[in-house]
Amino acid sequence: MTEETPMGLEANREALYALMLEAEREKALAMLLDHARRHGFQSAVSEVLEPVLERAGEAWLRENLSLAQGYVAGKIAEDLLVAAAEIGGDLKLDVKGPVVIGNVEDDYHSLGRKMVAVFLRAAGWKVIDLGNDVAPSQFVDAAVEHGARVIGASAMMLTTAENVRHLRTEIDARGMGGRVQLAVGGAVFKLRPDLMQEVGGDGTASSAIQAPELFERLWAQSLEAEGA
Ligand code: B12
Repeated sequence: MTEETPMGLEANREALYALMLEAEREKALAMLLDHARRHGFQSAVSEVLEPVLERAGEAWLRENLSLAQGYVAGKIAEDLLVAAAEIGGDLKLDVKGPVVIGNVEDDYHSLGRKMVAVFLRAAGWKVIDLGNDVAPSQFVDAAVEHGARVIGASAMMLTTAENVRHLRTEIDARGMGGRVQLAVGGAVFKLRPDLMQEVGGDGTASSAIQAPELFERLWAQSLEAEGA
């Protein structure tokens, strides 16, 4: 496998970012696959895709990225994961975790949660996605069954965000607080920053692009809590 020069890598990242902004999904995938053919999928993800997603995440925080562009970024990451799974190769999938995610009880806003799953998987996390309308006991049962240290609960509305309290209660009632960390997110948490603490979350992120960083932090907190 030939070495990529730093200049070549930088040019690839610039090109991918531009394709992302222009919603050129097929061209972006072709570019990443070309890189993967020459340098491996691991390099395509860690040296090209991830830095571009980080840049997109920063742009998102500064509100320089639209929802549509964020969505395209997620789709490009998903396309690469699908291609890597089909073609095989050196990509290290499912090397972190597992983690459990789902929309809380009565919440059917699946789009945000699906994007969170894609970005976590692209960062190497094994994700158990329980879907919509997940009861507190289902979340915790799945965490126990799979040995997950982080549960990610998505809630889009104020009414359904209130259901996160029941999930907090369930985790604590089973004596799993600290070992199982509770990540929360969704539109309403962006509108009301205090809500995360009010409903008993351990952390939140305002977009799927920031979710891998949050899950890393919460996973480390879980290990610390267990060691303490
Ligand atoms: C699309 C949509 C729907 C679709 C959902 C389709 C689907 N399959 O997802 C449909 C039509 C089904 C729907 C239904 C309803 N909706 Co609606 N919906 C929306 C809308 C327009 C966009 C939501 C969305 O998909 N955003 C795009 C995604 C990518 O962004 P996101 O959800 O914020 O997720 C990102 C982050 O928040 C974060 N994130 C998300 N989850 C998590 C989890 C973790 C752990 C982390 C770390 C991060 C994270 O990452 C994501 C990606 O970056 C919003 C308006 C808005 N501006 O949000 C209203 C909105 C959420 N809906 C609303 C309402 C009221 C309803 C209904 C009650 C309408 C009705 N009368 O029937 C129903 C309720 C359904 C239910 N019980 O869940 C209200 C909620 C009001 C409130 N604040 O309480 C909103 C805000 C609209 C409004 N202004 O009134 N809705």
